[in-house]
Amino acid sequence: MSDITLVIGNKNYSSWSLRPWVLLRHLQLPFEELLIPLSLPDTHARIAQHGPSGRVPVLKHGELTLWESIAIGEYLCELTGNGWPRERAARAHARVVSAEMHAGFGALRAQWPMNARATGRRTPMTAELRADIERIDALWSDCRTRFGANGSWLFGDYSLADAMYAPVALRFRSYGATLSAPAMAYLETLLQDPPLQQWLAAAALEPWSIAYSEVGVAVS
Ligand SMILES: N[C@@H](CCC(=O)N[C@@H](CS)C(=O)NCC(=O)O)C(=O)O
Repeated sequence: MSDITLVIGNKNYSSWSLRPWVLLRHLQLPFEELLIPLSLPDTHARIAQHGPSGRVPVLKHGELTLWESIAIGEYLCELTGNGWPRERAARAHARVVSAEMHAGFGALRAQWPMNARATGRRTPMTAELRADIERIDALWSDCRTRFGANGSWLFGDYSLADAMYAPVALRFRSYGATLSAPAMAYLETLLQDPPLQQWLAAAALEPWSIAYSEVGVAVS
């Protein structure tokens, strides 16, 4: 039994939960998973038993209780000595783009909610959504060009930055983002990632549906 527990929400909908989950898998840290379905009458009370913010993910390690996905990611990198680029400038840039994801892209998050099971959906394109998609395309392409030569991830080897953008890949897949060739290649890397595929397989089996996250019309 592991002394690390990750409290998460639905795998189909909880984008913030996916980030530390996929990072834990890449760092090869054994952990227990506790899934609390979101948007049910007892959700808030159940989450409150584990962390003070009323939100998931929550990471418990011994006496420590951590929340906020990016802080959990930082802790896991520190614990293992892996998960950030070794070179200082690359590491600084990886922190920048991870923080940008954690703090930003509000239009993308609101208009294209993560819905892992959904494919072939379309929503109206807004200026704000287009700007977020274009910014992420530029950011991914820039990281791949400047730092990614030694592998297929943003900074070559897998890092917390890749975990931060994993839910974006699912959104792009669900709603059909138009991307440049370098960004499209990186999107494929994210989507083919074996831990992400395992998350998707589990999401497909979940019985819950959350109406406000079911957006878009199906296209053939
Ligand atoms: N800034 C937080 C955001 C966490 C968050 O919003 N989590 C959502 C699920 S993805 C949540 O717990 N919602 C509570 C609820 O729906 O009751 C983080 O980075 O961890």
